[in-house]
Amino acid sequence: MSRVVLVSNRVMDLRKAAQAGGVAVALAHIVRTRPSLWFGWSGEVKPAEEAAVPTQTGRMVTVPLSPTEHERYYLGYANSVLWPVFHNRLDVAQFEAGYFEQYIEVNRRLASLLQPLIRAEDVIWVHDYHLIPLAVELRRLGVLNRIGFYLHIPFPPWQTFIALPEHAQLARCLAAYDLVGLQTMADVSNLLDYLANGVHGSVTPDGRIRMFDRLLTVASFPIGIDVADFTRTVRDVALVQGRGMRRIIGVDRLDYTKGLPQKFKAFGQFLESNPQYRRQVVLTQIAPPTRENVGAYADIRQQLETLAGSINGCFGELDWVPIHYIHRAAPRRRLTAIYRSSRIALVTPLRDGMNLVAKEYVASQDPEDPGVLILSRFAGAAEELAQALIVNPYDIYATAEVVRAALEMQLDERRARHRALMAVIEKSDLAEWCNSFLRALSRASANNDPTTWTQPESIRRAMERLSQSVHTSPSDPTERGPQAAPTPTYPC
Ligand code: GDG
Repeated sequence: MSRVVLVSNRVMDLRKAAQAGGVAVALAHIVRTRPSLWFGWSGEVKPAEEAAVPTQTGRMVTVPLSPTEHERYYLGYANSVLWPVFHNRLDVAQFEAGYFEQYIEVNRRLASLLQPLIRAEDVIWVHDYHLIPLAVELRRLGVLNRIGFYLHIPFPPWQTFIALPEHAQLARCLAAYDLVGLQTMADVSNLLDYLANGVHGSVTPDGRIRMFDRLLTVASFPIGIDVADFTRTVRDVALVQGRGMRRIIGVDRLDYTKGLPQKFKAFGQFLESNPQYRRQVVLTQIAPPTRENVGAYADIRQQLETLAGSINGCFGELDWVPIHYIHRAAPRRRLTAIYRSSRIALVTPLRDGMNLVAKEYVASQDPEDPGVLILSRFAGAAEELAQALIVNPYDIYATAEVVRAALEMQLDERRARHRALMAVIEKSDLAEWCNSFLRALSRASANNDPTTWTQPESIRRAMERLSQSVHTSPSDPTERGPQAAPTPTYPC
């Protein structure tokens, strides 16, 4: 089995129990189960001289970032430009001068630190939007290995993507990979639309994309979970509040893409329209902090705290608080017990690559008496989990109705839905995700000459064609779905 060199923005400390973040959870699993090396940022910010040195601990090699890199690459281009654009939120993207240059420079620096560690037989698997240019930079240094890229977040509609001033450079960066993997078929379709319309990519008879004189394979590999981690869960009676009290659980990093205000409003609307359920249901929302130095994240925190306060103030009683809002990470073992003790999971992101919480919740249920998953149609998971109760999170009235339907769902239906969902989750688990991506990568690189990307003349010509076409096809970059939830009707 060849060694897999995993590269991701953040390398996780395997000893830490409570970790929030889907990418870290998945990659930690691969490191534990395969010959591998995991390379990326340590999470530390150090002066530039100290940031230049990688540290190896077992299979992990980590590199600090300098303050400028942290500000312009991590908080800047990655999380204030690419994250919102890929989630179709051009309105919060911060296109600042110097961000993109720093993004390229950090990728170049990481490539130069990684290249000496790469062996000829290694397979390189690069993860997520922080590192799109890594393969170009590795190829520049003479790395001829197979290199695959996996995007954990959604790929936006092509007209959103071309609003990125640097979209063509990013497309060129993608062309240096042998395989690009996405979460869903909808993402694949968006990327193919973009490559055809934005950079004149053409589909070859064998289904690959020809662009910038490279052949690129694009396919969906829906990420899964390690099912056994969750099926062993036991119900924690200490978490069941009083007799007859039913818990609705939400677990989301505090991110504006996760639809938390809409979720709180839908729950408030549910309490307003269904007074018979007051004092019988609580919404527990675990929302660990994330990227707090990015402005849009401070806004969402404030908005959520105000909403929780207003709904609790409006409906709460001396012996009942409707929303438990916890702005901290819960230890993983505790989390699975909370899933199992909750009658409903409310997973309502406005956009999400996959959403592992949805799968974790289902896998944690007691098959004899399972809870109900309410899932946003805008989570990648909705493509596979059709037997969940699928909602439009912007429609808070309909979501409130579905909460009521979930509470009233009979045992037979709950069991049947749970069985169908489990069948999907077991089939496309974490091991299958990893194996299918690596299998596809070994096939994709056949016939692809890794040196072709270095032909500057062909790339220059392609870029010229591209800039002409993009400049002559204006589009409305602000076009996107509605973002603001309508005002609910509950009285306060
Ligand atoms: C990105 C994409 C895609 C959350 N809070 C706590 C905690 N978590 C764990 C969950 C889950 C993971 O973090 C979150 O994964 P998600 O998939 O829900 O979301 P993102 O972090 O945004 O992940 C996403 C994913 O990458 C994988 O490709 O699905 O679409 O955005 O595992 O359990 N874990 C603990 N305490 C918490 O409070 N221990």
